[in-house]
Amino acid sequence: MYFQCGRFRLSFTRPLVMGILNLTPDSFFDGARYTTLDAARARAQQMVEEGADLIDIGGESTRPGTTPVSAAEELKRVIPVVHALRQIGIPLSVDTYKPQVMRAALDAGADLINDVRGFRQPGALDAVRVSNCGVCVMHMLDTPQTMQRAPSYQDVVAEVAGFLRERVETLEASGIARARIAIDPGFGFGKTVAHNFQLLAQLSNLALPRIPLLAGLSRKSMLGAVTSRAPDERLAASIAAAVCAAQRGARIIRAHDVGSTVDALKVWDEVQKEERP
Ligand code: PT1
Repeated sequence: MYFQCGRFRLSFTRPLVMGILNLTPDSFFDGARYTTLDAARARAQQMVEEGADLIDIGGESTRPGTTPVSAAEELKRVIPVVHALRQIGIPLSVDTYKPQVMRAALDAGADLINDVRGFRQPGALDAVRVSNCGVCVMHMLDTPQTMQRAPSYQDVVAEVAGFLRERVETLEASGIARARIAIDPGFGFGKTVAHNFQLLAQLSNLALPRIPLLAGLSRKSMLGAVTSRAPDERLAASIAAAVCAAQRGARIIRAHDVGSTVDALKVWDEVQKEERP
């Protein structure tokens, strides 16, 4: 199995780590830390040195309750950074659901579009279809503004699995090769703490043939709920969650703390390789 990401073709000899680069002043964990071009460049370089396999660039916070930013503002934050990081040596992902931002990001050299709305906005499929970029399809209930009001499912695992299956079918039908697609259950996006832990426990039930599963758990409130810790104290919890996800089939782990996550996954991988059936 491989994952086609623009200029790069990733293989999965071990779980990959996607380092988070937030260009938003209102991120729940590292807001305003990387809002200048120099700071963003330095942070990206540091993540590469710590072993990141991809970098995910975000210009709009999508966590629960945040207010949307205009496409113009998002472009102003994201595009110069994509240009600046183009030669960093690993695939550049851009976290956006706006077709206009997708197109500009791809023109600027992005390799992967990470869409928390799963390419459901009008024009989103057309924006990515014409390129050879990777696409990450995430599940989210409703919108970031409304998703945490009263998330309700009959069976969260079956419903998220069904959604991802339908989106993959739609993407393939619109001409996006299966090798370009990754799927993500969207931890924290319209789910209660219990829903999130059910999804993590049963992650292997979301798997689709030849499609890598991506898991983003880093410092999220579901981890705060069980540890009673603030986002800046959730490193150990994030590492535990990342290892749980890898054990259940996640091939890409989205994380703030690249070095620690890479170390933990190296240990998990070494154990896993020695396992006898
Ligand atoms: C994710 C993800 C993402 N998460 C992908 N992209 C965020 N593919 C942004 C909380 O409960 O999991 N996968 N882009 C960040 N979103 C959140 C959601 C951050 C919930 C925090 C919470 O604390």
